[in-house]
Amino acid sequence: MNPIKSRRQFFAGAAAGVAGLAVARSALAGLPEPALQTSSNTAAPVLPHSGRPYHPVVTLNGWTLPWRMKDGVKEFHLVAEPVVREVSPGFVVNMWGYNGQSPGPTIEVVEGDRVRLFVSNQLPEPTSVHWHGQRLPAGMDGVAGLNQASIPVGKTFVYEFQARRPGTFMYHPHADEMVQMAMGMHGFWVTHPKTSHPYISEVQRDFCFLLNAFDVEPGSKTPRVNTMLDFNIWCWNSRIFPGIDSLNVRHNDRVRIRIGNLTMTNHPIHLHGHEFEVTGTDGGPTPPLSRWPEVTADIAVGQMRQLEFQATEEGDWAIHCHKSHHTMNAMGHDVPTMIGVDHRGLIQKIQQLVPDYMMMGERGMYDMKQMQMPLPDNTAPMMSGQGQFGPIGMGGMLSVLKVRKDQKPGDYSDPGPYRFPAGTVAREWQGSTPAPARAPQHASAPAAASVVKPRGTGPHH
Ligand SMILES: [Cu+2]
Repeated sequence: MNPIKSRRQFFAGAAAGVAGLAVARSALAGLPEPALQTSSNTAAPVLPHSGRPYHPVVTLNGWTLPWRMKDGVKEFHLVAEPVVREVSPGFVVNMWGYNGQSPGPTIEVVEGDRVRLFVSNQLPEPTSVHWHGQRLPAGMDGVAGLNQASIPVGKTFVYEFQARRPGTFMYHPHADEMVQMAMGMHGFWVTHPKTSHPYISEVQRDFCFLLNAFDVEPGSKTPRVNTMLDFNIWCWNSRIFPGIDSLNVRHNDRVRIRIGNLTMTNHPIHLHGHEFEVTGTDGGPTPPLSRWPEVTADIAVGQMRQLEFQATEEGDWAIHCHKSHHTMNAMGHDVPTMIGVDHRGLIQKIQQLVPDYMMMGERGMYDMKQMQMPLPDNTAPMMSGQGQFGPIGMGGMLSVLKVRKDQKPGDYSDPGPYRFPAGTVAREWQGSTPAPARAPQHASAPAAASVVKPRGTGPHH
């Protein structure tokens, strides 16, 4: 091997591993150079280089947009453009997004900051950006036609306002939004408090992600944009399990998870092993006396929620949407239910006529995750996560909270599978299994015969 070439490759790899960012040359003099993200991995948190300090968030399978300080104003540059997003390993989708990815980068500022956002439109149609949840001058609210002219193709608009209240926000277009949101245009925004706030606790881990969904025909690469409800790719930050990174925390950390919903339906997000409280909504932090413990929070369309808890339980804990269809990928909804149907021999007969024919398993869907089903190229596997005990029968909106004693403060890297202490895992029972007691049945009077139908009254069917 050419040593110079391998050395160059080494440095290229090292740079990508450390920063994960490539800064594109800007032809637009006077604007901050737009940062571009080429990876769909979770980027390390970005500590502020200027302005007031804060504890940064970590965006699941995402990143935070760098800014520059100019005359006391934080300047950001978003580029609306077509992107190719890896939704799970080996499965890519043509989307529209910002700065190389869908969702766009997370914007982090501090309460009271003056913020200037340049938005360049490299889409094939006009767009705009609405700063969802912010208090700002009406002319900065981003509804094309109502608050501003839409941003023409090839043009750059500038938005400027003060981040007036701390909290969890989103951004997305308000111009042809059915198409642009269906194509993946949205991003997260976090405004940190400028001083200690009675309703905002200090946390050791602060995660954020958006709930989004796509309708991608198996074997194709571009979402159908007219779908209203029947989506088949249920994502967190345009990723599906097993492509969603785990949430890695240190034992006893206080953890905040910020979630925003930009799909067409609500998502009950369920955390295993811990109770949390909703410490913030779209409208800001909730007063502590208004909070109650729960393990599932329903997040309606357009809402944001902050879930907070103390990670007191070591282990690997699922966190997922509790709508079971949202933890499946690329399911055909027209598959007949075959549970309880004995079709032994039938498949072979059909396969003589239709060689690729497959049927839903008659003992549930479990068979299917072990079958090596031939799928069209570039299709999301229906369920393909692998756990230390075997296949995980879920996909879509699922991740794992990993709580470890030896996770270092500030270290967000994946500690690998949990090492269960001996004797703490559910196991096969080795003793005898007596038949369960049953209620006695009357031998001479079978249940069906004891039903007396009323005669001569009511309508006849
Ligand atoms: Cu859901």
